[in-house]
Amino acid sequence: MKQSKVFIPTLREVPAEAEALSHQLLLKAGLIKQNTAGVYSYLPLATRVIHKISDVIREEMESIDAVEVVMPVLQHAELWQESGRWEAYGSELMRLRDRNQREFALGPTHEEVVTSLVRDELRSYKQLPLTLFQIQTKFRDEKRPRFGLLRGREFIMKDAYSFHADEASLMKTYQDMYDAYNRIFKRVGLNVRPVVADSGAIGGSHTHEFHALSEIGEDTIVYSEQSDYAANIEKAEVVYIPAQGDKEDIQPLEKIETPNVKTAKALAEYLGRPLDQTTKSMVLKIAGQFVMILIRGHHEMNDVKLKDFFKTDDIVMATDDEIFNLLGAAPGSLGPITDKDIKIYADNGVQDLTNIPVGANEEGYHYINANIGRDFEVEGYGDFRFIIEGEPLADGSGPAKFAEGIEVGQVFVLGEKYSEAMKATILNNQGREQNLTMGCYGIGVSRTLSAIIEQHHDDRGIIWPKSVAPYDIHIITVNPKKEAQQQLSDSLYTSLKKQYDVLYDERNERAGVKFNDADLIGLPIRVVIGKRAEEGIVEVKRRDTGESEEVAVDVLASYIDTLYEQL
Ligand code: 9G3
Repeated sequence: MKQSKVFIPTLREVPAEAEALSHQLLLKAGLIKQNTAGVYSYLPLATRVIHKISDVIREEMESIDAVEVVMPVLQHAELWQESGRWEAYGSELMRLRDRNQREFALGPTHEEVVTSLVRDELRSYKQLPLTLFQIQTKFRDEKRPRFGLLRGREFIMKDAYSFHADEASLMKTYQDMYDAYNRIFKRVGLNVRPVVADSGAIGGSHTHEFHALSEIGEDTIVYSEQSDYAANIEKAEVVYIPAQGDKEDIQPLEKIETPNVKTAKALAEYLGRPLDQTTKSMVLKIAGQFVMILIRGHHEMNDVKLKDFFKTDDIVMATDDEIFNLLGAAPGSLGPITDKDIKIYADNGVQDLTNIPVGANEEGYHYINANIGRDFEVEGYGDFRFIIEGEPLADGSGPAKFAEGIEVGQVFVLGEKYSEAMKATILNNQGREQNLTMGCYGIGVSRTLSAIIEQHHDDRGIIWPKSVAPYDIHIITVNPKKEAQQQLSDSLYTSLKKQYDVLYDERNERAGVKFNDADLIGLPIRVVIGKRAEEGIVEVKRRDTGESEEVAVDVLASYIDTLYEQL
């Protein structure tokens, strides 16, 4: 393609709003244009990359018998009311009304749609297993869209759904998808780690996430250097090791004045006591019940672990008003010593503490020397906190290591969650009616594009892996006004484009501009036609290593074939 015809609005300056490097490069190299917050146009180069990533996904999906469909983006509210999710999802679900005022959602995912699609068609176990996938635009009204395509409000996802008569069949497809994901990410040049993403439910994990390692990643991955253990930090189990050594003698409970002491840190300083010898009290509403959670002052509460422990997603922080009405004090003076009707749960680490300073549930007052069993009861202990780097890992393989990751894929065992809610049943091999068993599997296609840039760039621009590069070869004419250069360029373009995708920069721009743009755009191989055109000599340059070689045009094609294989 002649570059003067392709729409590639490269920029000289880095746009101020772009914090992530991939976001900067997407804008500078003219791959995307923002339409509004979190909503982008994919320009020609990005469009070609999206197609190449999608084609790799299609090949690998077909290799495991997944078949492609296109489901509606417009999803009527009744479907989501059937699954019970219409109320569950708040403002993140983009909603609209049609001309008759009927309510719809713009699809953030397609469990409801795909289950309603198959429940009318699948009647017998003989038709199973069935795996459908699509590659399509999704809508999620992110509160803080940022980092370009990494967190958009409209994005491209491959989402697949599998249907089974039993768990064994589901686990086979789950494994096939897991393996296909590893092949896909390898083929598109992404260094990805599969990560356990649920609490390792009995019988192995039923959710894995695939993370592209990158410091811009919003997820923290906890991993082992001695085993293949890797978990999202939300799920990384904390091994409770009871504190060794002798404990302090139990002291009598005492109420003291603590003016303006509102945090564990301030309390520790006020009392001259180490932060890890204090506790924080949080009041949560768990499935409508108020509960107080105690954790040690130097730990952070992990709400995903609370959801696992209390087996509900319905967990929110109590509001200040609710807290005041319940305990008669505001956050900052809260503690477990109360005659009010509230259950106290504590992180495992709290068991190690004696003579604990705690809020007195009275503005400006704390107790010191509170002791479990004497001054307050703990209903139950659990793992309610985030693991800290260096702490021992649950698999005993060594200390926890942290890395940042961009979640580019996830595979889920859904079980009967949607088929139950939406009455998607089949006759099993005993002629009995039963719910379908389901799995679902996603890849963030537009997010993968950004992650590839995060992992493949230098200070001059993008370095596309050849498998997804928008074009294979960049032909640059240094000075199109020179007859020899013009002619040689045209003939090389005509011959090379028979075998490769070629971007031909024949623009009337200064050479420096062309070379800067070529570095930004980052095609794998560059052929420069310059002064030595009369001698039939051109320069071939690799974008990844920067190595270049002067090559005679009569051996150019075979030189490029060999070079391309080596990339
Ligand atoms: C919503 C909104 C946002 C959501 C969801 C629903 C995430 C939602 C989870 C999934 C699970 C899998 C199939 C492909 C792979 C991921 N964000 N999820 O269900 F209404 Cl607003 O999407 N779905």
